Amino acid sequence: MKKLMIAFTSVLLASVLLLVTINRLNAVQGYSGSNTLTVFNWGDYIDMDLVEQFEEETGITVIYETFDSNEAMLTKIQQGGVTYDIAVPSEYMIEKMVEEDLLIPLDHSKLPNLKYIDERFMDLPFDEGNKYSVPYFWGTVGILFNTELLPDKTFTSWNDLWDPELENSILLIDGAREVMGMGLNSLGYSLNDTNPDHLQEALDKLVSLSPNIKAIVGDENKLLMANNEATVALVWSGDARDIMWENEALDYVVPVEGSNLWFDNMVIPKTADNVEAAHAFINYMLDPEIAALNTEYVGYSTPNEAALALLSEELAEDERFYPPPELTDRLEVYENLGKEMLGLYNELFLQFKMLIN
Ligand code: SPD
Repeated sequence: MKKLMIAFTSVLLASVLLLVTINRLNAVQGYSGSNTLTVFNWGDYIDMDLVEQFEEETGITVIYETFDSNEAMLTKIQQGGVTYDIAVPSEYMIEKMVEEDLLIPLDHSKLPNLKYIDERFMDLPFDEGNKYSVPYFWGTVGILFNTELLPDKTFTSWNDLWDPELENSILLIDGAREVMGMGLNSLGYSLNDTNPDHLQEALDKLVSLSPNIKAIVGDENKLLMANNEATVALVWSGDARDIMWENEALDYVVPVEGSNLWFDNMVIPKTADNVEAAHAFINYMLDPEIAALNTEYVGYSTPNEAALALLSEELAEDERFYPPPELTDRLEVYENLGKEMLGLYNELFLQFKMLIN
């Protein structure tokens, strides 16, 4: 009997230990059991109340992790240590992930709300037929500037940033494509230029801008611009929208030489453990009311036509954030330039960063 009791106690202890370990894995490493969903998204890019509502409605627990660049996201997915069920890469990265066989094809029959997406954002060259991805937000890259602290300055060209009066004033996005792209565009080159001499020229031009750079930052740009601690910033349009709600002295412009038109889409990576829940989450985010609330919260531009109709005119008709086709037609979408070329962009950006930070 005593032996039986010892055996029983050991089994009980082992089970408790196993449960504790699973719970810890759940909380700490993003381990995904069948009723959890691990979402990997950009920082400051969702209304967490909507995530909570999804949890309440479905009983699915969402583990939420953030990244601050496409490249950082890719590395984590390639490492495969976490069972990410959803990720939100940009267009050129989606193309690369498809190429590297990192994505699961979507089951459109489980995404009835896909019908609310504006045709303009469907079937784009980086994912024909939306086989792997569905639109989340879109936007441009441009200059955010403080009209009260810089009353005599106009910003129409990238080259306006090289004004000596802007010493120690400018914040840059911590992104290789964005910063190298600004250098390339300011010289009249394409954002997808693959000529190493042009890239070196772009770096040299950026180096000549370094006295004007205050910092290269992530989402901190919002606080710094909102609190008048910096006067100019290279930003994604949605961040501009969000910061301008905080500080009415700010304005946003897309320079005349051109800039980047980008698309962030939801995908299901091969790391997924709960493909069913991933489809449910994507479909939930595509619901017009949910997408409208999310748009009002984050400030980015929604590709969801039905959601757009629910937004205030002031937001939906602001051409700085919903630019008409005449403007978007002269912008460039990043292409997947291949491993070697993307490596060169990153290396040159790193050289620039080391000079600044
Ligand atoms: N804070 C949210 C940032 C999302 C930016 N995505 C834009 C990517 C453009 N390549």
